[in-house]
Amino acid sequence: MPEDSIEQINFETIDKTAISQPLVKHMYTADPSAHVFNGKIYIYPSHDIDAGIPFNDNGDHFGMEDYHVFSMENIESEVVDNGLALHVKDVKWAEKQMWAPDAACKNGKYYLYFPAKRADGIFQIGVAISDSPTGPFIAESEAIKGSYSIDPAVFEDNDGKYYLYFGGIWGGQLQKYRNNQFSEDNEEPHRSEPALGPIVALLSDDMKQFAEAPREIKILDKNGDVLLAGNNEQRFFEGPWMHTYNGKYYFSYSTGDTHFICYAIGDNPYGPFTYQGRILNPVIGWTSHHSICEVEGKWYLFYHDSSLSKGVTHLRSIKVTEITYNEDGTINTIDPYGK
Ligand code: FUB
Repeated sequence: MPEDSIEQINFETIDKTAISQPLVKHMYTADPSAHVFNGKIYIYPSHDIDAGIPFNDNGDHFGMEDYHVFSMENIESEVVDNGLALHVKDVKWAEKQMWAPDAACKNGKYYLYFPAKRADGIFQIGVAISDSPTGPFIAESEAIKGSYSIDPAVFEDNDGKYYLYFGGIWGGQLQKYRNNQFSEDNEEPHRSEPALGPIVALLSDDMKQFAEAPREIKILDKNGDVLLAGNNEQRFFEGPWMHTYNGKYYFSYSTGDTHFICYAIGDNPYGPFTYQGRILNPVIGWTSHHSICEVEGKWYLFYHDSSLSKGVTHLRSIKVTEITYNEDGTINTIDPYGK
């Protein structure tokens, strides 16, 4: 439900028909990346604030400064705010805009991956490390070498390798890159050209760097053709996520300006992935951002909307709902406010 239709929303009705309620109400939270570590659910969201920055197409009004990690004993239980996990003032290379993070656990250590803008206004991705899933995290003094754009999502494959997916166009700056090189002259491709793909890189054994040059992922239609930039109901915009189900790799993402969470299926972490359909229809607020997590044999979609703030796009709240698969492996589309 994009911002331009907010005036017509009756929030009382929406609250009644919504399929889920905010998990956190004492602060605004968004972009939830959920994982089960040691049998407990941990959610790594953005911490939305009103930074008093006017709205623009670059998303400068998303002026977030820090992260809190939330935990749950099980999917029904109370959501615990574990306090400040990392603040931008403690990240040497970053100046502002701590956008959507994610986390991984390896050999008893926890790695928080986060995007932020450097002083020159360019996004990079950093990593911060802790002995606890809830932090506090200590940031590395430099961003990950060769990283760019936003929305890191870390995926552990069943062979023990970890991959970092990232990227987002428009305010996320992905359109400024080709073959990992920045140029101010680069823009989104013409609508008749292939859309820009999300990016993936294998992580090094110490989880602090890329072990290879980042690669662009291809998302194909059912005929095997790459999705075009003009296909903005299906093409990748931001918010990548990877999970596996029945031996297949499910790459899911937001379509941004058309506000869907969609998915595509492939046979390995690099793709190509074939577009399948929508997981989540538009929510209240411009952005849509999700993660998918298996908890005790059921699958859940963690997502956000702006219903608690009555439609303020940069003041969002994280939510969770179950997702279901059909026998052929497709996912049933969720309507966030009921039919
Ligand atoms: O939270 C800031 C940005 O909004 C995220 O990085 C995008 O995915 C969108 O949710």
